[in-house]
Amino acid sequence: MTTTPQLGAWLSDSNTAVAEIVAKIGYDFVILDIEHGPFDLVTLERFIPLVKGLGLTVLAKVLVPERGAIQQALDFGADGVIIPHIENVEHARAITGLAKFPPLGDRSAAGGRTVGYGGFSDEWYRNADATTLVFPMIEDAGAFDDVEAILALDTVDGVFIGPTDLSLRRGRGSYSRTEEDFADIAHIAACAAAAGKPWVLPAWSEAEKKLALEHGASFIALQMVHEAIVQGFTSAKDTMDALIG
Ligand code: 3PY
Ligand code: MG
Repeated sequence: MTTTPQLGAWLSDSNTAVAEIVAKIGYDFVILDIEHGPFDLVTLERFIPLVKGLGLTVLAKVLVPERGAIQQALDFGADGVIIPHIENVEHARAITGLAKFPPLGDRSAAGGRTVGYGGFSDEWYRNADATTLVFPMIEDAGAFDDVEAILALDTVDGVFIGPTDLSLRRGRGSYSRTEEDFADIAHIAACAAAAGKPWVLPAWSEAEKKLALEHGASFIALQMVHEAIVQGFTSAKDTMDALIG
């Protein structure tokens, strides 16, 4: 596990300029929110290598916890997959295995870009399994209950916390960064530390950033594109409004 966290930006669409800007600022990775954004396959196939070419690690938050969504993101070159709505350890075992090749898992073999336009070798498969990051999301109540068992799976490289869905599904309603929310996050962090595996947090507020740092998150998403735009346009208008008086 790394001690210095990797810092990330949350991209909800394939805006090239935004990717170039976050790379220039010095972010380490991006999360492509395919689950909730408007990415189509042709766009995704072009955007992933573009973003990687800027030196950013690409974590694809796939559309659904299913084979096709995972396979396409990895075949297009994503460095890892974040898999939403994992229900429990049995679900995690079946779904995360789709991102690792046999005998470890059940990922389908592809040619072309996936293998660098070269051939297949046992070494390539071993290396792909070792370097492809597979982060099931802990955002369902059953996954929270099973988090230790999920972290123990060979096909799991770490866990990604979804605080918004977790709050709804743990009976707390809208995510309001309460003590109970942060206690859930700290519990998941402790389980990840015990397993020696990374954990990831979308940390928009200062309190969440502090929490992520204090509990040793390996990857921290600092800002999401829509909020960055809201802040930028709001600040410019506030400045003008104050000048107008
Ligand atoms: C959640 O919080 O539910 C997510 O999916 C990620 O922010
Ligand atoms: Mg969610």
